[in-house]
Amino acid sequence: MVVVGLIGKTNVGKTTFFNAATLLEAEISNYPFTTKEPNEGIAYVHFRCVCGEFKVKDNPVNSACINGWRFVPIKLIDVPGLIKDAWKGKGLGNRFISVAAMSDALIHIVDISGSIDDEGRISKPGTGDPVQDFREVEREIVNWYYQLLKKNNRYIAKWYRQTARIDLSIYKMLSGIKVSLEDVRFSLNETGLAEKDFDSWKDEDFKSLAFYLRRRKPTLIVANKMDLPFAEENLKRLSEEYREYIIVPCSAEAELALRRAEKRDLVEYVPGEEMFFVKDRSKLTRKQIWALEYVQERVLGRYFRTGVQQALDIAVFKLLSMNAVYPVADEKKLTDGKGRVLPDVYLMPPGSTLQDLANQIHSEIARNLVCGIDVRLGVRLPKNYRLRHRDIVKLVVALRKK
Ligand SMILES: Nc1nc2c(ncn2[C@@H]2O[C@H](COP(=O)(O)OP(=O)(O)OP(=O)(O)O)[C@@H](O)[C@H]2O)c(=O)[nH]1
Ligand SMILES: [Mg+2]
Repeated sequence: MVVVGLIGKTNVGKTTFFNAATLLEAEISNYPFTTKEPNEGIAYVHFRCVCGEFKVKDNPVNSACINGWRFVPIKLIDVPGLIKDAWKGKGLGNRFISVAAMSDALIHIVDISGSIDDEGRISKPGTGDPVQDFREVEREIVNWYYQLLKKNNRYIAKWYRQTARIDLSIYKMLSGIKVSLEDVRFSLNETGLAEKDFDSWKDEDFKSLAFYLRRRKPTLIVANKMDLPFAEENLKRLSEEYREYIIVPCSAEAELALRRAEKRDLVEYVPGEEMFFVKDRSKLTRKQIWALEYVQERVLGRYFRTGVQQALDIAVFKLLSMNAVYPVADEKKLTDGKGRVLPDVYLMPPGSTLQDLANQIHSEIARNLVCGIDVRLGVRLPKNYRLRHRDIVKLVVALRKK
């Protein structure tokens, strides 16, 4: 399953984002360092389901279809907030950078209203500086990679002596934390260290390698608390400073309010949509009316969305370029073996083939795969066909001899 990690300073709204996305009741409060263990939950990414195109009523099994939108599960991890010098073991951060490093993509959340002071406490909007917060957390992560390389310096040197291959030696040390050989090679080339004898590496060399390794982890910025004052100005500054990032304006609290209201049947709301409808205004308390009006006025009215669903979708479909693929058994009826229409969707990394899809579904299917059929075009697809987003494919399997 695709894993997305939420990182950021304390009190920026990571747990609120996590709760909204998973609707789990994790602890929320405005004391610094509320979250002491990483939370894991299931969130969903969504895209236009093909049921509309084929005008069929589907029977989703491993995913959900709401108003023609297909929601596919991913794993979301909420880690405790990082503070400065976390990599030295201060605060709670250190232990969790490694958890974050294991994610496929990271969502770095900042409090764009600047309502967190230096100690991580909630204060008046405009007090803190989200640009600096972002920079500090990023520096922590780079430092963590740097420490890791330095600490394992001797192992790398030993493997390097044995193999004379610096890329493989570093990869061997980092492969446990989702760093690929390609990441290592890219970083070595960018820093010019590919050509440098490992025994003569200086501190700066380890630092610049750490910097590039960090850059290789797909990351987007969520500018949270857009409903508060100072958010607009800070967002502008952050966007100018960090042009190389996708930044999603967000109000996690607004999304949480909408999803909770939806769960209680007070409103109609599909995550990611630009509006909600109050079902029966007479059933709402004064406080609920106020909260929904606040969401409409401060969030949807200005930015169209709360940003939570959008951030997840961007992480999975844009940063990771995942392709959602529907396998079916019957290419005419679009059903599986049990007659269910478009039951499953698989998120496949870019470059995945039909064979990779078969491997994910079942070892038996993987072993006996002959070819595939593209349902839209009706043509045969070879096993090494590279899957595309929203492909519907029939996997043709050789019958086993009895
Ligand atoms: N106005 C506003 N407040 C928010 C928003 N999102 C979160 N908050 C508030 O910010 C405070 C901190 O939120 P949390 O979700 O606990 O923050 P966190 O990043 O998980 O904090 P740690 O677990 O300590 O790292 C809470 O009081 C939330 O209600 C938002 O979009 N708008
Ligand atoms: Mg938290």
